[in-house]
Amino acid sequence: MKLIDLRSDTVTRPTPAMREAMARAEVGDDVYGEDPTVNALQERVAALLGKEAALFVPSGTMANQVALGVLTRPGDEIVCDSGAHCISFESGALAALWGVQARTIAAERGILDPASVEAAIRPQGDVYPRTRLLELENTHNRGGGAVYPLERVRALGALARRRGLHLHLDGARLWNACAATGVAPAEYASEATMVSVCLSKGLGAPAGSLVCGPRDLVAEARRLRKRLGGGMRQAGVLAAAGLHALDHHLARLPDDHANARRLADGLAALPGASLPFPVETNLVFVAFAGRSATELAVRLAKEGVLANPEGSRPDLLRLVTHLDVSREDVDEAVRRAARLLA
Ligand code: TLP
Repeated sequence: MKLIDLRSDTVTRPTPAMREAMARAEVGDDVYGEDPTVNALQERVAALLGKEAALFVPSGTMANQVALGVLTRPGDEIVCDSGAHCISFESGALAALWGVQARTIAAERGILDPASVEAAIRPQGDVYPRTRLLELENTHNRGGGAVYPLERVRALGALARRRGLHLHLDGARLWNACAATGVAPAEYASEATMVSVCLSKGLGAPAGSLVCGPRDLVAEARRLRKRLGGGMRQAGVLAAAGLHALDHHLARLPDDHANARRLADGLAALPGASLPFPVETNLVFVAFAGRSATELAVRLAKEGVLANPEGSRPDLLRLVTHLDVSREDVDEAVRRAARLLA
């Protein structure tokens, strides 16, 4: 029985062509700044995002955290959605590494609105934490892959500027937001002081993220990367996978989105199913009345379909489409789920 792994878009294996590109990569010691392939990737991604510079780091978590570390000081507060990845799934890094706290807003599908953000900004005064930064996530993971409308990002950017806040964009799946809307990555990033993007989610590379922004802040990010042990040596083999992914996998993201919609339609027709969110990108959230997501995930795994309980509700499952999941796999996953729920 073929295993259909829908736990995340992080589970993809490098394709033979990607492995070929990795094997051929020219490398050097990136801690000395001498890896030509890393340098090429950094330049390419900085240009794509319309920023002066970019830094290659091992993971999306490190990309977010070095950006947050650069932009805040201990005792500061950031404003973000209550389900934001940087406070929900990064092992408490914001507090543990930087001594920073979060003021969270329970936003519909994780998409913040200017009025709630404005209300969350602290007044000035010795007793208050200093509100330093606004954090956005696009697409929003816990929001079910929700996409920020560009106009909303612009309004939030204008607010951040007016109130003297930095803006950090967690763009782990920014590529998906761009594929869904036709908005260019640089347009989405234009309001952000710093932006992180991942190569190891929808793009199918085995590892690697970039944190982008002004040259002086990226230099500081480089220092924090080293402090966290993320300075890699001949990292060009990984950067080559990223360059290959940008060349060959960016354009196919709409296939993942179409597969996600097909999966959602198939699951929605099963007994007791409900979808809390419309499917905008490659994430599908589904609940089955009276069933625990943890128990369902175990039973689905026995049928060769892997899905994760989403975690925010006991009945919610998250399924993710990606490079290694075909339209036929999606149909087969629905058939297996139907057998189990019959
Ligand atoms: N998200 C993972 C899990 O951590 C939940 C997933 O399977 O979706 N920002 C966003 C919006 C993310 O979704 C993720 C990964 C990251 C950052 C962190 O990236 P990594 O896993 O490379 O540290």
